[in-house]
Amino acid sequence: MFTLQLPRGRTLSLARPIVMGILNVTPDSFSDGGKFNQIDNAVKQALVLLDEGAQIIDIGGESTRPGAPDVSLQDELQRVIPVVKALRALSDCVISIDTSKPEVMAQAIEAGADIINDVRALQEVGALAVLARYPDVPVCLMHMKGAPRTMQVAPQYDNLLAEIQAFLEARIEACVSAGIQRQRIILDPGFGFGKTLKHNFDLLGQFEAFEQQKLPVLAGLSRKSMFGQLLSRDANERLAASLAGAMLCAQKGAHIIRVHDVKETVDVLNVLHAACNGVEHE
Ligand code: 9MG
Repeated sequence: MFTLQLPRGRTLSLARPIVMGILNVTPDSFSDGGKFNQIDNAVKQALVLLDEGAQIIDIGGESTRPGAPDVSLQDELQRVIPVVKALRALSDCVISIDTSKPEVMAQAIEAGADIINDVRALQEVGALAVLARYPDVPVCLMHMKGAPRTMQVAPQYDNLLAEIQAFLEARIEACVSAGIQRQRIILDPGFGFGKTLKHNFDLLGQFEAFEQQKLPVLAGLSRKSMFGQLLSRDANERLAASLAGAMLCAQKGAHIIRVHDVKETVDVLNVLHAACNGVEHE
């Protein structure tokens, strides 16, 4: 059973799977792009996600969908930092920041963010050093093969699971060598990041393999193209598939489920919890 230490003496229990609500503040995000790109709207949406049962709000200013253009440091700071500040002024909720840029990490933490979610697993120059300066900030290390712009161009693996595990182990070691304690780390196999349809479903089928590291595991499948490809569904028609994926990952040991559709996912997790642990009232 895991408990994450957070800034200002707070903690986050992972005794049962929890939901991380996605708040994209990019003009181009793949499934909700353009709707929440102003500060007020973004904060309102964060409050809705919290009300629906999200225990973490993941704020991102860089779209990582396949083929997405790079975002400048200045643009990312301008998109993300005012939202972190405004949300922190209204709520003591757990704020995660989805970034790979060390300067965004540092400014977001100073503005009140609690967790760093890095799809590049702290590989950008200076990222390890920033995290080492903030000993009470957990970090999610995600596996990605390649870079967002090109990662879906014929990705290949000799052994999918072994390669993802080896990458994550190497990144854990890099963190520990840089002074980032192991107990601050969350792992994520990175559905959709440099993986074919077959890779993604092989990963989903074997998700329990990530329990082996004895660290919290995050699963992000919400509305992803693996469901679109499998079922021929547009991004706004992937709710049922995303819920099925969330349920499977939770059953197979995921601690944090990163989703757009918080209310529905919380319902699914509550049903799973009741089935596994019983209910308190008749
Ligand atoms: C930012 N982002 C988009 N997809 C993601 C995923 O699957 N995991 C994590 N940790 N972050 C993601």
